[in-house]
Formats: sequence, structure tokens, C-alpha cells
Amino acid sequence: MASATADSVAKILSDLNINAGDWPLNLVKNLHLLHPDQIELAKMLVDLGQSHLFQHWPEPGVEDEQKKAFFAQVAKLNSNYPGGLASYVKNARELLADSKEGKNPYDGFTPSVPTGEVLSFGDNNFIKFEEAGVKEAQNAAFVLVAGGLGERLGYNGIKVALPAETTTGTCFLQLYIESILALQGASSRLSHATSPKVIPFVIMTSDDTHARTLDLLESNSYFGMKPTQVHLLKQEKVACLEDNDARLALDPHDKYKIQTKPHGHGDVHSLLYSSGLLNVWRDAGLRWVLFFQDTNGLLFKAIPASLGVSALKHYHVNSLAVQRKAKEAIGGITRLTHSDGRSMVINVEYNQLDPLLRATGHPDGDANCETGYSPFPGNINQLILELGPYIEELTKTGGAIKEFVNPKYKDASKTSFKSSTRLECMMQDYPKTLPPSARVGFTVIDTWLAYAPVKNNPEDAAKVPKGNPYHSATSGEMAIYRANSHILQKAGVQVEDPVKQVFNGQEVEVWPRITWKPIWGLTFAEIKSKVSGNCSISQRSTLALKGRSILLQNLSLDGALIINTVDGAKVKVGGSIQNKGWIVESIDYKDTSIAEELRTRGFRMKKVEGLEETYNQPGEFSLKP
Ligand code: UGB
Repeated sequence: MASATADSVAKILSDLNINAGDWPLNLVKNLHLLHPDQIELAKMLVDLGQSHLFQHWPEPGVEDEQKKAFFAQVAKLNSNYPGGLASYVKNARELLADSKEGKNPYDGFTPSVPTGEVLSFGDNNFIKFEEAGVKEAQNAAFVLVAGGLGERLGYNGIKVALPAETTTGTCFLQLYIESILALQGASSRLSHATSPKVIPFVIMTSDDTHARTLDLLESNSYFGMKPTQVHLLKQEKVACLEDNDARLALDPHDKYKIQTKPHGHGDVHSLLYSSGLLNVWRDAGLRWVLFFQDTNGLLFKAIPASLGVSALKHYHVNSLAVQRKAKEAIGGITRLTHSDGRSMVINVEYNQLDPLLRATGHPDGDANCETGYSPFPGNINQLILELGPYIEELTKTGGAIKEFVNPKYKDASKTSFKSSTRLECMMQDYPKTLPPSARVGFTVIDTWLAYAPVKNNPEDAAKVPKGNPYHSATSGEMAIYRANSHILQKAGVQVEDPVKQVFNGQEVEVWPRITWKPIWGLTFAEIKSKVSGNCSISQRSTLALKGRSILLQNLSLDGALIINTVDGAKVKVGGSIQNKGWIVESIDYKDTSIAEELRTRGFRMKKVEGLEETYNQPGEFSLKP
């Protein structure tokens, strides 16, 4: 279509009932460059109070191509959102006004503390659920939501590429894939399946993360998964908003582009629905879909037991939860009862829980109870959905999820934002539309076992109020060592107490740096079966077990020990192993000569001395220095 001429511009304006005098002069001067449909989009933007988008436009003849490209993006944003940009701006204004007022989005609902399954690591109940979970795992599909920017973390790469721990350097994506593969193997062994089922793995990406996620997978041979086992689904972004009037924000790097950000992890439901994968899974006999987030190195320690809870309790929806400190930036699982009798168990996001409580007769709002924790379990956003009812529900809703806005205000006047915001939707809001007959439950797991996300940058983490978790790369890594130490302690190993150290302004417990591949130990019963006699590990030790059949028997470790084995190699490790070990060396996060992955945690491993053994042939071996 040709651009409009000066004469036709006048006609288009009069046809559209536009008084050019009301329009920004810079736009009017350039109108003849635009196609009629672009002029219509311009009218829509002006009508929506978005004239500021044209304020900087130069005279015709300067940057004309960029002006046209601007409208190509506007057209895309307009068609990607149901009801177009007009609906988007309208919804945004309403939600921003409610947020400014601190309005309770759950009007008419009374919150109460729900009941669910509370697990205690290592007891008989826990072991029973773990076994049931491993059995069911072959009927599951896993979905990782990894389209987020990680604004709070401020890391330049994609979050799934960050090392979960730096003893082995295993990144989150590798850890997740190896955990799924280990579950797949354990599940088919348990059911004596002749042809083992392959567990599908979906990763939701966005424009921010897609190419780098694919590259990470391809350059690492999918970390051992078959490429056909992995599906990437890319979510589209929505326009950013710069103020309470929902003025669209220009991209700081390109003034002819509207800044966009991901719409939230809630997009995962509509993407899964439209991908057709859900029906393929159902036809293949799968029963469960497990959703999880990008940087929780402990997550898979909680999965077998929680999946077992879903299976044995017949939950259509099972949310994983941990104890939550009041005002901690994780949602609270809450029972909401409406005056009209409706009732649901749902995550109430952290910025909404406080106003909801205050509005319903709890003057202290989101506060700790006598246990020192919020009475509402903390949502760690790991959901287990039963596939059949999930497909039924999505068939009704098309996967649409209710939106919200969460601006980070500059100050209490709530008039300006620290950075642009946008409308979002969350995957955990899925149960909101379910019928009362739906079986919605939750599983509370010990925090030390299940939850240590990496979300905050070092400066923000150092400012976290005392007693609240840092949720930083520093604490995320240390939590892995703590969890592994606790698990081995419960399995009968004497693990020396941690020391306290400060890295990047955060005081953390430093336990021995114990790590293992998921294939070494997925469940407590399995780990227990690999440890016997009197084993002990000193605080300054490092232990990395990279293989399935490594048995610790009367091992006394004071130093660093790394063992690599191929499948089929069975190694008994015992005796006293002592060396200078690996030292946890402090580094400064401002020292840019050091890799960002290390700086963000404030320490690195100095490998002074250690024993590393590799067994790359099947057979039985013994390591006893
Ligand atoms: N994500 C996407 O895939 N796409 C998006 O558009 C946005 C995010 P954040 P936040 O861990 O305990 C969640 O930013 O704000 C992915 C829950 O809502 O880490 O901390 C992203 O890549 C909250 O209830 O989420 O809040 C990441 O994997 C609580 O459970 C995931 O979504 C909290 O997490 C989460 O993104 C938590």
C-alpha cells in the first residue's frame, strides 16, 4: 500500500473525523509518510492519550524508515492482545488505579489458613510419598517457565545458565535436565518397564531468553536429553507502562520502539493449550504436568514426595509450599471464602496479601504468628496438575489467566515508578476459574529441602531484613550444601557443623561443599542405601559424587574428594581421605576482572589439593587410600 499524499491525508483525517489541530504537531507534519491503516493506528494512540510517543519525531525526511517501523510494532502489539491496545490501556488504567489505592482485589472474600499435606523429611510418610512419586514420574511431563528477565537479579546472561553451585559448575538447566533423566530412569526401573517412557520437557522462553536457551542446549548436546524430548514455546511480550495514566514507555535504546516486557508466567497455560502438546501427552497415557521456575537448585529434592502426594491424594492441583516469613516476596497459599458461599484455595501474591488481610479484620496485615512465620504457607510456584482435568478446564478458558499489575513505586506517593511496568498474569492463578468440585490441595515441605531461589542481586540481598532469606546466588549455592549435609546427616553421616561467613554483605552458614548428581540420589531411601558404617565429613571438606553406584562405607573425609563413574561402574569409597582441600575464597562483587557468575555470589573455590578419581569402565571397584 502506498503512503498517503498531502491531499489524501486531509481526506483521511476528515473521514476519520480527526481535527489535526488537536494532534501533536510532530505527528501531523509526518502524516503524509504513513499508510492509511497506520494513520488509524495513530488515531487510536492519540485517543488513548499516547501523544508523547511522537513528541521527539523530527521533520519529514529524517528517520522516516524508523517512523514506519514504529507503526509495524504498534500493529503487532495491537493484534497480539485480545481487544487490542485500547483494551490493554483500559485494563492497565483500572489495575493501576486499584494498585495506587491499595485496593483489595479480593473484594467480598475472607481469607483463612487452609489445610494441606505437611511433610517432614525422612519420616515413613515422606518415604511412602517419595516412592509413590517416583513410580508416577514416568507418567509426567515437566514444564519450566524461563521467559523472565530476572530484573531483580540483574545478571546479564539467562538465569538457567547460572551455576547452581560452583563446586562442579553445574548450571540450573543441566541440573533440571539431569534430574528429569534420573527420575525417568528410576521410574522405569521401579515399574520394570520393558520400553522405558520418555518424560517430555517443555521450556517456556521469551524474546529475552529464547535464542540463548536454545544455544545453551545445543552447545551442550541437550545435557543428555534427546532433542526431541525438549520443546521450546516462546511467549510474546506486552507494552510497558511508564505511569499511572498507562502512558506507553519508549524503549530507552530506541525511541521509535515501544518498550516491551514478558506478560508473565501465566502465558504458559495458553501456550501449552495452543501447542497441542497436552492432547499428545494424554493420548500417550500421561497423567501429570509439573510446572517449575528457573533458579531453585533444591527443587527436585521435593518433587518425588510432592508428586506422590498428588497421586495418593488425587489432587487435581497441588501447589508446593514452604514456611513463609511475613512480607517475604513469595505469595501465600490462602483459602478464600466469598460471602456468596464460593470458596477456593489459591495463591495470594505478596503485594496483595497485606491489603486483603487489613481489609478483613486483621489490622496488622501480613504479620508473623507465634511460630515466627506467616500462618499462610509460602507458594514456591511449583504446581502439579492432573492432566485430564487440566485439559478440560483449558478447553473452557482457552488458557486465559486473570491479569494484574505490580509497579515498583519510587516513593509512598505512588505517583512514579522506579522502572516501567506492564500487565502480567501468573501461572498459579490457574485454579481461580476451577469449579468447586476441583480437588485443590498443597504440600508443605521443609524450606531447607525445597526452596532456595536465586532472585536478588548482591546489593539488594545485603539489605534484606535480618531473619528473612536473601534469595541470592550466595544463599542459593550455600543452601544446596546445607541441604545435602542435612540429608547425609539424616542418613547417618556425621557432618561437622557449619561456620558463619559473610559474602557480598550476607551472613551465611558454610557447610561442607557436598554435591551429587541427581542420578546418585533422588530420594531419601536411595541415598540411605548408599551410605553405611561410620562416615564423617569435616566442615572444610568438598565432596562431589558424579555417578550412580558410589557407595560410602566408613569414609572419613577431611579435604576434597571428587568421584566420576560411568553407568555400570560400582565404587565403594572408604577409609580416611585427607588433603588440603578446596578453600572457599572471598571475592568482591565489584571486581569486574572476575566472571559475573562468581562475583554475584562473592566467593570462588580455590582448588588447593584434592583427590579426583574417574572410573570409566563398568565393573566393581574400591577406593580406600
Ligand atoms: N517467567 C516467565 O517465564 N515469563 C514471564 O513473563 C515472567 C516470568 P520471577 P516472582 O519463587 O517463590 C513468583 O520473576 O515475582 C518465569 C511467584 O509469582 O522469579 O519472584 C521466570 O523466568 C510468587 O508467587 O517471579 O514471583 C521464573 O522462572 C512466588 O512463588 C518464573 O517465571 C515466587 O515466584 C518466576 O519469575 C517464588
